[in-house]
Amino acid sequence: MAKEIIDAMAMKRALTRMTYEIIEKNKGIEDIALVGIKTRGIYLAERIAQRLEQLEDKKVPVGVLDISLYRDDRHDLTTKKDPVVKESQFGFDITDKHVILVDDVLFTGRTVRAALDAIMDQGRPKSINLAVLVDRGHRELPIRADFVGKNVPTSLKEQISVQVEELDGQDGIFLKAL
Ligand code: 3GP
Ligand code: 5GP
Ligand code: MG
Repeated sequence: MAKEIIDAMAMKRALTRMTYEIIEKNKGIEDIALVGIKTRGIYLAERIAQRLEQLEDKKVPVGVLDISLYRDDRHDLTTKKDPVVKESQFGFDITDKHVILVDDVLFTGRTVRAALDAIMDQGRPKSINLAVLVDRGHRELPIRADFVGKNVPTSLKEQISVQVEELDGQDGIFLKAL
């Protein structure tokens, strides 16, 4: 059974608020580059980039990271397997950029750790910030998000389903019991 916890309008508002927070924190969007993590993080990064461009009238580059968990059971926190970067595609030089890493859900923090390594392999960004649509808790590393759409306390027996129009035909965030 999936319960809708954030509807399409609320999700759009959360992304808009995050966009304003990014502009405010960076005092503009000079030297900002977004990097989306695999499927849904990429769509969210593209939407934030569109909003930034509309508000500040400047192009914002969007890079892509494909990171897989290689866990037998994604919810088994005793597993020793860590996420692995499969592909990184930036198409721009990240050196001296203020990079905003974007993902749909922040959970243990291991994906973000792998993403930080992959970004720093490409050059020396001026800073890296993290934007996530949902923080579901259960961190295993000292990692936190700078921009959060919604904090959703979860149990390990629950799963968050983030739906985006581009892939799923609708926007919305659902909480499911496993
Ligand atoms: P995404 O690629 O759009 O982020 O990891 C593959 C997909 O499975 C992800 O989609 C994510 O939404 C979904 N998913 C649901 N629960 C989990 C989880 O606990 N770990 C991971 N890595 N993905 C999960
Ligand atoms: P972490 O590495 O922080 O444990 O997990 C983060 C990655 O796994 C993100 O890319 C995220 O998409 C995915 N993830 C973890 N838990 C969930 C969840 O409950 N729902 C969804 N949709 N994705 C999750
Ligand atoms: Mg994801």
